[in-house]
Amino acid sequence: MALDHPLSDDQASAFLRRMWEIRAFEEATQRLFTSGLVRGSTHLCQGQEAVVVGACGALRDGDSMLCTYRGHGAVLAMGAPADRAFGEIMGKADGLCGGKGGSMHLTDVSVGAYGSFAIVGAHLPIALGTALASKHLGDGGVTLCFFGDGAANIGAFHEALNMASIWALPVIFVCENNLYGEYTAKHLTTPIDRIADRADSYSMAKAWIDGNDVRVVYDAVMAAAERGRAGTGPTLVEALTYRHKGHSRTDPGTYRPPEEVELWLTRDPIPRLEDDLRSRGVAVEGDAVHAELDGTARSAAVRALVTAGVEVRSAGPRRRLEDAFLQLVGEDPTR
Ligand SMILES: Cc1ncc(C[n+]2csc(CCOP(=O)(O)OP(=O)(O)O)c2C)c(N)n1
Ligand SMILES: [Mg+2]
Repeated sequence: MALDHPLSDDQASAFLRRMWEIRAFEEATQRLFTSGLVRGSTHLCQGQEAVVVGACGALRDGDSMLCTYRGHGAVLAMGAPADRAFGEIMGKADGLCGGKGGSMHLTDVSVGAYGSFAIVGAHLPIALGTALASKHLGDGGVTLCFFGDGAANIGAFHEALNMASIWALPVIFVCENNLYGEYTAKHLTTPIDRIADRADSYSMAKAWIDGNDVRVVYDAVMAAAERGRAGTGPTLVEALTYRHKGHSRTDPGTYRPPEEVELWLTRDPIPRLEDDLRSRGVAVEGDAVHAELDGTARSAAVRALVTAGVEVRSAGPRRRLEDAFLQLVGEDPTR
């Protein structure tokens, strides 16, 4: 879809559908883990969908995106197929990374998703690499790099911002400030109120925005992308948001005050966009269908897609350990 600015009703409706898809995808993912069908852990972005959908929605073909272990939404927002993402989570040979990465490492280079990284902050310098390539190639590409509020206290964050600024790289650093790093509130670890203000130290453009409003996110990242494409350099965007669930699969999130959780549930980005569309006279797809998934994933079509994705990939072959080793050393196991 061509990029509209400001966001058209058609594109906003497409964003809503993508947000439903991500919410439903993660409901299904959570079920896979809690029912023991998949081992290990998973980190859901439920509640944060507007950040990834609005930001990735402002990219063009050929742009790059890197994200964290909380990356299902970002990778799906780039257009990775949901069924192969399920396959990856289930360790299937036809998963996005041949079943070797799992939930924390979803990657699909074909859509510009250059990786989900589990070492906090480690991918910020890597994002400089794709941005440097775009700059050298002169292809007008930009790199979008998501990270959490906790990552803003990692050394690599500061090194990456410094170098990106000095080299005027086309990077958009998007901090998904969900107020917690694992089980610790941001104010206990970070001595400044606005992480976006750290851009000042690096003479970098900044934006401090409502991350639960997909229009606001889209506008901010669109402006940052224009700066990057024009050769003006990077931008630090801080998007305020909240994760609905705990940090990871086993975390009930009880360290959060109940009234805080309640407040942020009222700011859920999905009903917000639905209400916004209705107030503009735009029909919301599936309004006639009663919500079954988490009270918000209203579209029957989206639910069907997610269910089909799980079923298709459940039946597929598991990745073979020996293939994983062959692929690591660059051999194609199918030959
Ligand atoms: C370098 C490093 N230190 C510690 C960890 C353990 N760890 C995993 S997630 C996390 C919290 C990160 O918080 P934030 O950056 O706010 O991201 P969020 O999980 O809130 O999306 C920590 C400390 C890690 N993975 N990597
Ligand atoms: Mg956080």
